This record gives sequence, structure tokens and C-alpha cells, in this order.
Amino acid sequence: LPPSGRSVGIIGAGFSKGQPRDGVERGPDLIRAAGLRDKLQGQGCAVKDYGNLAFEEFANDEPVGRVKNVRSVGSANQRLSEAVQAVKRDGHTSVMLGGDHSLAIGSIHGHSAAVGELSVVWVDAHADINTPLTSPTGNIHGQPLSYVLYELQSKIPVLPNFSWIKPCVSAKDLVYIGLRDVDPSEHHLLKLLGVKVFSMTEVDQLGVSKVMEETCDYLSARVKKPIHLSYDIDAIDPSVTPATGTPVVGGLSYREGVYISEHLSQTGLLSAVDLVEVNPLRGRTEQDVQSTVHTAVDVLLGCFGRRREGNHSPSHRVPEP
Ligand code: Z70
Ligand code: MN
Ligand code: MN
Ligand code: MN
Repeated sequence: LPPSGRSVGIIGAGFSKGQPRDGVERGPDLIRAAGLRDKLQGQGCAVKDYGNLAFEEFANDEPVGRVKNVRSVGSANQRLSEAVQAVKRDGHTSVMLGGDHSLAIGSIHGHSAAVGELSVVWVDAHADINTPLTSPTGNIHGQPLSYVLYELQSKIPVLPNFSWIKPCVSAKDLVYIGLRDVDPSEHHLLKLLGVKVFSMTEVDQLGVSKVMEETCDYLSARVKKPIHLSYDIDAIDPSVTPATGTPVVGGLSYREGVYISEHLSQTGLLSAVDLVEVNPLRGRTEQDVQSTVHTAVDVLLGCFGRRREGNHSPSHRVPEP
């Protein structure tokens, strides 16, 4: 093991058909180009990059009911699930670079298939819990949690290329942070299932440190399960991370965004991370894109032991003259 005890397996998942805007498929290469691997190694992590997944194309991927690109999304997530299982079998913490948030289906499924029951921390402006039948848009990136929660299994219709998905997360093991754009049907589901939610209102009321303390207390009240962090970059305020498909005003500051990953890193339970919805084509300027990508990298570095107070390896010695 490296000095920090952390080894990271990176999966590039440049998939965008869970939503309608081009560009989000470029996320993985942009995040890599910002130096993710070197920076992780520089803070003592062992890193293996598994490269970019190749996704199957479907010539006639007609909507099923209102739901768009069902066959493509189902197939892409099945491949991702297998890739995450391989990364976990190899003993790494999985880092999935998206791509849109529909990819959480395969990432969570694969993670759970490899390690069993999970806690899920969902950092997002959106709840992403619409079912195929409640979705106002038909975009699957607004639906991933509905497919993986046990409690919603009976609400999910049969869909092509979705039959491999087995629900694997309990509503009591899910915590949201950063919500501020929730559809009425999603709000109903959150109340019905009694999901723990720290919306931006709770972040304002409690402050981010109390939110994270309560998040970890809540998740560790029973047995301590491996944590799956699913981080949508649109959780952070668009003044900091504007290059994303659906920016929503009133988000997390840079500092709050990084604090969340730093705090989860300290639990020692972080077992898989998704970083999704970075879309360079949605930035108006190069500066917009750079700010978004660098913030995404800093969130990931925080997941793997980086502290803002400074860092040094255990072998560091003060030079003597
Ligand atoms: C809406 C839907 C969503 C991200 C938009 C929006 C969901 N609730 N998620 N942008 N990242 O389409 O279901
Ligand atoms: Mn979102
Ligand atoms: Mn704390
Ligand atoms: Mn999302």
C-alpha cells in the first residue's frame, strides 16, 4: 500500500445520452488533462487508470413511453457496472468520471455487486429520483436512484436493456446534500420513503461541518457500510462550476464542496466515487471551463486525503545542515 493507504482505480465514462446536451462525454479527458493522476500520486495514492469505456451505439433507440435513449443508457450502465466490479476486485477505490448522472445506475450496481450493502451520499442540486413514470423530461439522468432503491422496485416498468439491474440500496442508507431543484413528484417520493435530506436550506441553517457530522452519524448509526459518493458538479454554485448542463443558482461554495469530500475521506469508508456532469460546451468562456474542471479535480483530491492545512508523507524528514 502507498503511504496514505489509498489506491485509486479511474474509469472514464464519457456517456451523454442520459440527457440532451452534447459535451458531457468530454468530462473524463478534461479531468485527466487537469492532472488528476499526477496530483493523486503526489499526495501518496497509487493510481491505476482503466481508460475510457466504449459504449454500444443503437440505431433505433426510440423513446419508451416518455423515457429517452433507454437502450443506450441500459447498455452503457451494464458495461460500467462490470468495470466498477473489476476495479473493486482489484482492491481500489473506484473513481468514475462522467459523463452524465444516469451512469450512477451502473456505478452503484457494480459497487454493490462487489462489496455488498452500501451507504450512498448524493451531492447534487437535483434529487435524480424520478421514476420512468414520474419524469417530466424523460431524461434518465434525472432518474438513476429510482432504479437502484429497493423501495421503488414496484414502480419501475420493464425497459429494454434494463433487466440486468437489481435494486441494491435501501432508502435509509441514502443521504442527499445540496438539493435546491426538486420536482413535486420527487419531493413526494423523498417524504414517502423518509430519505435523509440536507437541502441548501439545511446547509444554510447548520453549516457544512454540522451537515457532514450529521451525515456520518446518520449513516453509521447501524453498521458501517462502505460509502458510495455520487457527486454531481452542479451541486456547487454556477459562479464556481458554470460548465454543466443544468446550472442552478444558490449552490455550495467551493469551500463547502471540497469540505464534503475531505470529511468523507476521513471516515476511511469511501469505497467508490462518481464525478459527473462536467460539460465544457456549457461554459461561455475558457475560464468557465477551467474553473469547473479544477473544482472537480479538487473535490476528487479531497476524497483521497488532501487537506487544505497542508500535507506531508510519514517518511518526511527535516533536512539537517
Ligand atoms: C429533472 C428531471 C437533472 C441534472 C437535471 C432534472 C434532473 N428533475 N439532473 N440536471 N443533473 O429531468 O428529472
Ligand atoms: Mn444535478
Ligand atoms: Mn467533522
Ligand atoms: Mn445529478
